Amino acid sequence: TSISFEHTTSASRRGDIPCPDKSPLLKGPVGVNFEGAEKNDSNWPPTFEEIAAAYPTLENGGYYPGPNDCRTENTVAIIIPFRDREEHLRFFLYYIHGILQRQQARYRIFVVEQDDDQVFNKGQLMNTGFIYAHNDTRFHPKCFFFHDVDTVSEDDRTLYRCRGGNEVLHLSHRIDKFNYRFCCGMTVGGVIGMTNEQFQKLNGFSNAYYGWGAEDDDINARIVWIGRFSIYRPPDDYIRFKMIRHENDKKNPKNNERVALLNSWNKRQSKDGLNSLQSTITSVVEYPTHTRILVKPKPK
Ligand code: UDH
Repeated sequence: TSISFEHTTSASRRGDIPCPDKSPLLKGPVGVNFEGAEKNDSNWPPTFEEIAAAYPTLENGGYYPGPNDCRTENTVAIIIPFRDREEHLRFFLYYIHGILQRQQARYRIFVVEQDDDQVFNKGQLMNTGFIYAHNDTRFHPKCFFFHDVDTVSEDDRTLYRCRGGNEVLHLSHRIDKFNYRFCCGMTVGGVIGMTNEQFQKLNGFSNAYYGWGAEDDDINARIVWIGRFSIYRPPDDYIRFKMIRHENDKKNPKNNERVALLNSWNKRQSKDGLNSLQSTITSVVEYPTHTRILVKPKPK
């Protein structure tokens, strides 16, 4: 008897023909609508069950193995720092799965949730999510998007596809909050795409920022001065992101040390990041719509 070890699902789904450079499934404007929630409409955003039902080809953990009829090289891990934003996450998942599937990506959604009541540490969550996603056994993502949960693309032509080489991709440079203008000393916050090689060269995010502010400016400095990368912001008019309005997070107060930390970013960079991460993963749950990684950052 011969035993075949071939993984039939993924093999047949991938197809033999490479996917076209421009997906024929793109629709353009997505019609992002957060309004129901603002009016306390209990049917909106959809529940996790409804989102799973809307995307029946998802595999466990919010993994999409790519389109049936062509083979895609665009392997994407979406990494979302998270705590106490359940409603935002439902909006986010509802839209992002449609966008990425129409872009013919092969992807998985990782929600990295801080599993304690201490001050939020976005950098440690990002680094933990990166390492976990990088070791994924189902697919080996080449491209990593670090993505705020409250920021949603309004057009599926805005491609979640890393630039690679010398260019880091900052996608969310036009958001409704700032009238879709690049402004106000904005650095690389919101949605940023890097290859595995690029992120490792930077030593990831700093782990040192507890609370709100400046961790984005820190990675911006790493991108420019350590990576010597340029930051590519696609110029197309359709690039637009909508942010969900919300109150300040109680457990993410403004970090009073943020300016001092940022001023000394260069001294810490080589020993503060992926190579010094001391967070603990307390559990990993694979939901139909996403993988939830529960993390305790290193206490301050
Ligand atoms: N996040 C959470 N929970 C929190 C805090 C942050 O999930 O309690 C995540 C979430 O993905 C969010 C991202 O981290 O989109 C960035 O959070 P942020 O607070 O830096 O940015 P945001 O634009 O809020 O969401 C701006 C509010 C300004 C607060 C001013 C300080 N008091």
